[in-house]
Amino acid sequence: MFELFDDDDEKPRALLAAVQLPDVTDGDAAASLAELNRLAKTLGLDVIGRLVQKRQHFDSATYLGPGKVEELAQVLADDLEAHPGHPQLVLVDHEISPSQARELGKAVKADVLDRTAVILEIFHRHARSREARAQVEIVRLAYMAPRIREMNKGKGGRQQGGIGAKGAGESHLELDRRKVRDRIAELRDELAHIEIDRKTQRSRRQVLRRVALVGYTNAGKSTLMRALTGSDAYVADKLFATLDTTVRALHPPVEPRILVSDTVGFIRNLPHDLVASFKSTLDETLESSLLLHLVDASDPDFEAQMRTTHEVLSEIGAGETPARLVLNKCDRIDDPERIDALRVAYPDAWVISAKSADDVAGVHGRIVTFFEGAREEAVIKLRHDQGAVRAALFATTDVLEESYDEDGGTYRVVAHRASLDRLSELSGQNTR
Ligand SMILES: Nc1nc2c(ncn2[C@@H]2O[C@H](COP(=O)(O)OP(=O)(O)OP(=O)(O)O)[C@@H](O)[C@H]2O)c(=O)[nH]1
Ligand SMILES: [Mg+2]
Repeated sequence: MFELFDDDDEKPRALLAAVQLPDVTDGDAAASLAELNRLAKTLGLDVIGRLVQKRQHFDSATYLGPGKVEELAQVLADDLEAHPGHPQLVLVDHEISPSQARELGKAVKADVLDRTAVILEIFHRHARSREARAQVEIVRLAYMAPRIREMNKGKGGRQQGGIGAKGAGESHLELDRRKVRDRIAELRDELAHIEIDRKTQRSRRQVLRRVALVGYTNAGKSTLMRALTGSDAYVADKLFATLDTTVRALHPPVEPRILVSDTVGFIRNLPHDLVASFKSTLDETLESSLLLHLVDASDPDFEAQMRTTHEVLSEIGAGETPARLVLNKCDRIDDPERIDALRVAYPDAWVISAKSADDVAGVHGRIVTFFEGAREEAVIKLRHDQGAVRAALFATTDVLEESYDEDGGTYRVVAHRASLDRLSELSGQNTR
């Protein structure tokens, strides 16, 4: 949606703007704006400033009130004087209507992108697989169609700064309703085919034991994925680095295999259509028997991020799947008292750093334990006359090895502690 320049000096210069409504606390407003800042950086923009206006409601015409619009226009004009020829953008921290974006853009003489547009642009750039690309493009087309019409209405000869060069195609400006509709239908068709392939793959995997890494964007999911599976998952200090679900076997391997999947991250105000469009990808998550909910515990805003993740998980129907909270990036928390406080506040959480080999080994062990239900190995000897115990042994354990001599049989088994205790009672020998 907008062109980026390799030459740093020509990075588009972006100003962040937000209206803070009465029911939003200062902390939440600041966290949301800080996140918009990171989204902008992920897009490679040069953020030159921010502006927050406390207001009862969004201005129906220009989102910000008239006074602030004037102030913004002045800041941008001054900036343009200092950096002549640089494209300028205003990023708005809410989703606004096409006409609000057009009116605000006209008033400040810069292109306006709302939060949804920024997120969609990142998804667009980071999408790699055919499936992710099609999913993102459908949402982008639906989002952009009414805005392109507004932009054309409001352009009035103004030079388009950054928008309109790259993206879903150079034909943006001629896109009409019918073309958009046809293209969306085509993409949906393509997705339907991909979905069939995916179902076949999935049914092959059904019997396997699955764990999914879920959580807020940048929590460290791909980092843990790499460490747990020895895979080369893409790790980056960017938002939405991962868009495709990848699935790999836990390493070092266990029998039967346990598969780990890395998934797209979440963010507050994630555009609803985007969640819906990623539903099929996220179905991988739904099919897991265990979710590891990763949290960047070093982020002051992590509790709000946890809430967002819970909301999205419920939205996609994964609210009831067994989950473990994993408080990650603890190596970045200097104050040991804060770690203690985290352990008190979240007594069931696994407190780790995905960068520590020991911690990763711990996570590996706990995953295996989850699936094994804390099963243990034991060796049990039975006399020939203990046929009933032998039957119980075969019914309640997995027998790994058996051998016989004149006294009876020796069985190496794996089973839950309770089963082993019961066999101890029956056979009169200690299995601990
Ligand atoms: N210090 C520290 N950095 C970490 C840790 N885990 C991840 N990181 C860093 O955090 C950044 C994001 O990590 P990723 O693994 O890409 O995060 P993600 O959750 O996959 O992010 P998305 O794919 O964007 O949703 C990278 O720069 C990682 O190197 C950790 O335990 N400690
Ligand atoms: Mg990732």
